[in-house]
Amino acid sequence: MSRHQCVKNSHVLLILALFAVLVRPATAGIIVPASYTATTGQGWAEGGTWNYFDDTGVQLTDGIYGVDNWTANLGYGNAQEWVGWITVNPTLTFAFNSPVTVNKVSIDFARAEPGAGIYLPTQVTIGGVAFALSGAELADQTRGTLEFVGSWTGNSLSVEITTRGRNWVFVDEVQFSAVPEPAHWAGASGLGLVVFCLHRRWRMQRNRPQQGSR
Ligand SMILES: [Ca+2]
Ligand SMILES: [Ca+2]
Repeated sequence: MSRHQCVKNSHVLLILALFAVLVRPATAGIIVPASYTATTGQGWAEGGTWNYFDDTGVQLTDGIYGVDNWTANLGYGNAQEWVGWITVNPTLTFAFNSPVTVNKVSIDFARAEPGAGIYLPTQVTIGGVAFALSGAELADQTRGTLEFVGSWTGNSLSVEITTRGRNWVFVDEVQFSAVPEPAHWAGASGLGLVVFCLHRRWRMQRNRPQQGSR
């Protein structure tokens, strides 16, 4: 590549790289499922204080979270934000509008062991890939998001949750992240070439014979 071509290409790529960075939306990488099906939440019938149903049919993907005190009434009733199971190992199957590649599944759980008997699961199986949990990933009496990293491609993705013995498992949100967008990598490689060309330009200037010295 000639010096002229290098400088010219570096200018074009610098503009493309900056554009790629600027046009990336704040939510890039997050994939919202079109719909999902889930094992029906449980409650009174299984000895719960309240019913821990999916009250709206979209509670697991609505962006609304419970708080550390799982019993809290945030305006819609005690523990309304949670979906809970105790006598079944629930399966959640998420559907996407088109084939996607998911590389991270984030599941928000509650842990409240004494009295309430809400434990983290022993295992989460995502698209056939099993993740074992110790049960101590979250501090007791808190809620928090656990991240499961892998690579799953398709129109749908299943999440199977195995309860810890005969104890409740509580989930309020499931989120999916995609691999970085191609524009991101194009931008990164463009910036790399810009750096290469600028370094080459600096080296050529440094090696140029000096004039006027006596
Ligand atoms: Ca939610
Ligand atoms: Ca609920």
